[in-house]
Amino acid sequence: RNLASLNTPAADDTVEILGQRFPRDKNTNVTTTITAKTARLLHRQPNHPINILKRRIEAHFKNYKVVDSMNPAVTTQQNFDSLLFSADHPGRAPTDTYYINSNTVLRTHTSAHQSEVLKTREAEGYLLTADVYRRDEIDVSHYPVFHQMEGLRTFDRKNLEAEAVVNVAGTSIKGAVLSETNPVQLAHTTREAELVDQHLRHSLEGMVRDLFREEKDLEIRWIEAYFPFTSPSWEMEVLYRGSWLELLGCGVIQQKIMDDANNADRVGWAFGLGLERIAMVMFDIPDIRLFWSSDERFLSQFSSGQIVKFQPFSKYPACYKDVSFWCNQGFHDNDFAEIVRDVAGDMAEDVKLIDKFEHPKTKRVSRCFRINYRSMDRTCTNEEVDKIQDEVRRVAATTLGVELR
Ligand code: FA5
Ligand code: MG
Repeated sequence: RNLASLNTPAADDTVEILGQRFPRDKNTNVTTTITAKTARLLHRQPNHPINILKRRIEAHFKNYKVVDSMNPAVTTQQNFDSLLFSADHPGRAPTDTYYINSNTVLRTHTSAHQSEVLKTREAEGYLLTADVYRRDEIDVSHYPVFHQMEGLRTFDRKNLEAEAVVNVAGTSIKGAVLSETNPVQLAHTTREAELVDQHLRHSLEGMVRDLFREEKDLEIRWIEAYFPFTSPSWEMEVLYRGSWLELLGCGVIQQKIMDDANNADRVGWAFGLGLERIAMVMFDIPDIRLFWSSDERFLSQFSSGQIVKFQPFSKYPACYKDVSFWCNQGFHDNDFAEIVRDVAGDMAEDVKLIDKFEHPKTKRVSRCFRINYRSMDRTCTNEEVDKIQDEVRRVAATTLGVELR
């Protein structure tokens, strides 16, 4: 099967990203629906909620160098190897990652640029914002493109006590950093790890309390995490309207990454946060597709450049359609989601697996998906939705080799 051929003339054997051409190969799975998003640059569009939030965080970390125009096409070396992902790490799977070809991907996270930014040695701190791409499910909080901000901070290893020491009294940082499941690196002393770790979490708590300054007594908690490129590692969650919301991942940068980036004399921390996650709660934006809207009823609400609550315009009617089929071995739900994205675009609000069963004799597996079609800016006719649904069925049958029921 070749998802890449969905809407591209067969004669074209290249993928174009921002004017640059890459040869296709057997691992290409990116579609033009996705590559078209690389030109949007929402994080640099004045008075777009993503841009407003980005500038707020940049204003908080005022001495950090701002980087926001890195190319989204990166090598697998940048996205994975330079960050010490093992050869068989699940993050590399083509079910989760958009491959331009075997050696090139659309970055799945801003960490892909850590090494090259550190190599410049231009500043002690960096804030790097970019669009990132992941093959994923479809619902109001998932979109194949979203925005991350990477924060990086390094310190002179010989002067760490003076440069990194902070007072953690009154924060949510409790106890020692050392734990069996969240270890200090062999390359670091416990004291070094503790200083960098506390500086990291102290900085992030300060930033988040500044962002959410309207929320009195914002509750923050730190969950031990694992990333191949940091240790110890954490995820930060905030209690927002009764539920815990994951805002970011972070940790002490693996010293091998520092060494490889000509920073052997330094130690540092990194964080990566999702801008949509935060923007959805701060601006009250109920559906992640809205960020991509060019409807003035959306955009004009943010012309002040301030954090204001979004006033939803009326919801248009939903239209549910089911599709069932027998699947081949190796079928992945994300492959079906990709077809829906490609055929229906932003008309698809939600795709849910509603039924799955195995035939007792043949052992074949049947799946039934329910697609919710709803435009954000108009009412769709039944004929229009029927046509899209027929096309989804046809493309699923021809490119995934499933047997429609
Ligand atoms: C990462 O991407 C790491 N690169 C973060 C990091 C950087 C760790 C530096 C350590 C040091 P993760 O996949 O958890 O981790 O994503 C980080 C953040 O991006 C999440 O906390 C969340 O806020 C946001 N995010 C992740 N997936 C999505 C998604 N599908 N939609 C919206 N936001 C998302
Ligand atoms: Mg995570």
